[in-house]
Amino acid sequence: MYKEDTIAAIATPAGEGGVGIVRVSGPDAERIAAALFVRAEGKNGNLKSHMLHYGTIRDPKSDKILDQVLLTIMRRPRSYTGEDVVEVHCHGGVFVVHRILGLVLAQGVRHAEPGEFTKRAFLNGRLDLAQAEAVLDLIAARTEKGADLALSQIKGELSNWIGDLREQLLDILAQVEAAIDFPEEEIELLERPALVAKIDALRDKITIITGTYEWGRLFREGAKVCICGRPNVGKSSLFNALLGEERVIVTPIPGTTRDVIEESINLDGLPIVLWDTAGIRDTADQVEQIGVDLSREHLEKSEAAVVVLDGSASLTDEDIIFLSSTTKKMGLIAINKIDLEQRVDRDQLRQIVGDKKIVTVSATLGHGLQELRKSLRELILHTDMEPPFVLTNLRHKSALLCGEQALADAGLALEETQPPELVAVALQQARESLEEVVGVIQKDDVLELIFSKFCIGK
Ligand SMILES: Nc1nc2c(ncn2[C@@H]2O[C@H](COP(=O)(O)OP(=O)(O)O)[C@@H](O)[C@H]2O)c(=O)[nH]1
Ligand SMILES: [Mg+2]
Repeated sequence: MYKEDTIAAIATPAGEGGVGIVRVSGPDAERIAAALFVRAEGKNGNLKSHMLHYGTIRDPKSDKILDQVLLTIMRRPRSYTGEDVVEVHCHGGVFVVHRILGLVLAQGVRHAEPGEFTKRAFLNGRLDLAQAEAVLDLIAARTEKGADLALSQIKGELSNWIGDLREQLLDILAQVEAAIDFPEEEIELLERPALVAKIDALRDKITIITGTYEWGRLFREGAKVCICGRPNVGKSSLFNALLGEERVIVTPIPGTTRDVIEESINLDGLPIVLWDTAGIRDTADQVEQIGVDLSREHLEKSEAAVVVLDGSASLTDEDIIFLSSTTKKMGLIAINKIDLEQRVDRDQLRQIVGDKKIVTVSATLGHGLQELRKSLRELILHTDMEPPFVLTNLRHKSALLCGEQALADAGLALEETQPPELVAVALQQARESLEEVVGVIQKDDVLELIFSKFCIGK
């Protein structure tokens, strides 16, 4: 599958840092260490595996010492790649690290391609494909939750789940194939509904997990939420309250906010890009009109809207027109200023907004904020439950969707009392789709594509 040669690369990011690491993997790794590394204190003998050794890197041609380093050798198979791996931890200047890599390459070692170390880990069975891809996600993660999701996948939660599903599928397949091998035992009419039920149960499990794909994106990139409503209801006050700081100007004068202000908040791990917008109303003021147009644009672009109302006033025509124009938008209603005497007609409001969630808050006193945050999180994630894990990779999602479709085909074939051969073909297709996620099927071009997204040295 791959050339058993030795590869090397700088594993730390370009630029200056405290340490730079040159990583070498392959059958020659130990020979390279012996040729370039001189141990301190004149110790001789074999370098112990999985230990850090202190010494220097010496150019064998000129005998010149390049750097003081820590070197570790991890003998196969207990290494990241499953091959002999040597890592040289040197001082992190750009020049030093490159010189050491140069010395290694001069020993006849090939420079690694992006992701080649992880690809070897996969090919040597150290990681399955889903885990290898999670390494990429972990490197790219921007929030703690994003990193947690990737880490749980490296630990194999997705792989284990696929494994269980595959076992149950093989069970069903065995029953169907028995009917092919022993035609006299044609699948009994009674058995068919039981098989269909089992297949449906598998499909349901897949549906729940494919539904979390959108979560992965939300946790990585954040959800865009627009605070909107007519002027002076307390949008900016609510924005500040959610942020926990006086970020935007609040005044009793309608039309204070002109621009869209953007800040990030974190809803229990879910990153939110929060927009405070100008109050939406008809206006003759040219500058305010630009603000209103911007508000509408951002409302359009957002994933969810928080429509703010002033609880101390009756619904105005402006409120009603705006609420009616946003009935299709995913969002919730925040009745603000509950510290004042309330005048909003709840029945009228309910009629306009349908089953949208209504929460009551006081932005100035900080009341109801916790409930608002919780409701917003549930609204965006469509549930208040945490699924066993979250799908973060589009390739996994498409493979699972194919599997789901194949299971549907198998169920239908059973219901229509089609011959068992046809049912078996669909079930085999479902099995292949599941296996694609963890990489039992190894299509070379798919692998190239996946691993080329990695950085060099990983
Ligand atoms: N009593 C009370 N006043 C509030 C509350 N929230 C905002 N206000 C006041 O309402 C006015 C308009 O607030 P602002 O946040 O600028 O509204 P915006 O135009 O919707 O952004 C200001 O005078 C705020 O102090 C609240 O919860 N209670
Ligand atoms: Mg404002």
